[in-house]
Amino acid sequence: MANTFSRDQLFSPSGNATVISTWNHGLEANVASWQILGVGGRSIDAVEAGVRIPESDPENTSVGLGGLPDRDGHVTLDACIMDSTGNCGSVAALEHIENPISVARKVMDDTPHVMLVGDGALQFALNAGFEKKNLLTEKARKAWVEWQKKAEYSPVINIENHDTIGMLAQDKAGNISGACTTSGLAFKMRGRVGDSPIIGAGLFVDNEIGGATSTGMGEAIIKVAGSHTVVELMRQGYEPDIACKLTVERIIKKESNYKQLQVGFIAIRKDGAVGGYALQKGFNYALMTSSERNILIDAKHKL
Ligand code: SD4
Repeated sequence: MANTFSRDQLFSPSGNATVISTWNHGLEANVASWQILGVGGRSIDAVEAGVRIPESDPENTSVGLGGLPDRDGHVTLDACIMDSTGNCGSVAALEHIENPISVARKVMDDTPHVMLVGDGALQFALNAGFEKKNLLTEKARKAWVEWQKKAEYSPVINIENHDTIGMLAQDKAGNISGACTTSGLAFKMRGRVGDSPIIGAGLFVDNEIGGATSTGMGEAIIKVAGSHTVVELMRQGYEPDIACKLTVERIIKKESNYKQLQVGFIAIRKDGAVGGYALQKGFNYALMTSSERNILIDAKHKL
């Protein structure tokens, strides 16, 4: 369903806008979202526009077009989006569509459902007019051929300094939305779905409190309902970076092999405060506000 905002909410002249997003590809994504936030547009439109940039970048091997395939050579994409009213939409294991975030947005806006997966999600996207494309670039295909020589199934931490993109934005009216999109674990099992399209795991927004999104080993994040946990900790009064840290610590308690994993969270609170925290060194996030330029912040980390 469409959102219901009053005109005053949409075009509040006094408020400040803020956007944060994961990894260094967040810098470019923030700029795209700012074209909407900067002129008083809605955070839900800003996050969708922002994450479409890395989705459409063929050089980016962790999101959208050019994403690394599953172990059988299929590029399968996961994405979700959530607005300030609690509306949300999601697609998982979606193939052949360059911008899964926009399909997730359509699931949110045009269906009574939250989540569509696999062939059903593809059919929905094609019916909605999305173009069917080959998403496996030559670069990704070569990496897959190389991987097959050993076919080791061991995830590598922070391999290219970018991964899933999660984005959280607060518009000038003060409303928070989020988006998260990924090609998931490289060379994953066919049908594997991570945290990124799962509301509460990869992304959660409660406009009274704030929002959170995640990157890293999805299985570990799902087990603690990671992004929801971050928001609930902020509800209890923790600062955004401390809420992210406490959630990472819950993961550490549950995962005996935590030294081999990376997980990272970013969060925004209703007053515009932001934070982030990761298990391992190397995680960063991009911040852009009404007063700040677009900067990359190295997240604090446990190890
Ligand atoms: C996932 N969190 O699918 C996502 C991205 C990822 O290594 O795989 N990162 O688990």
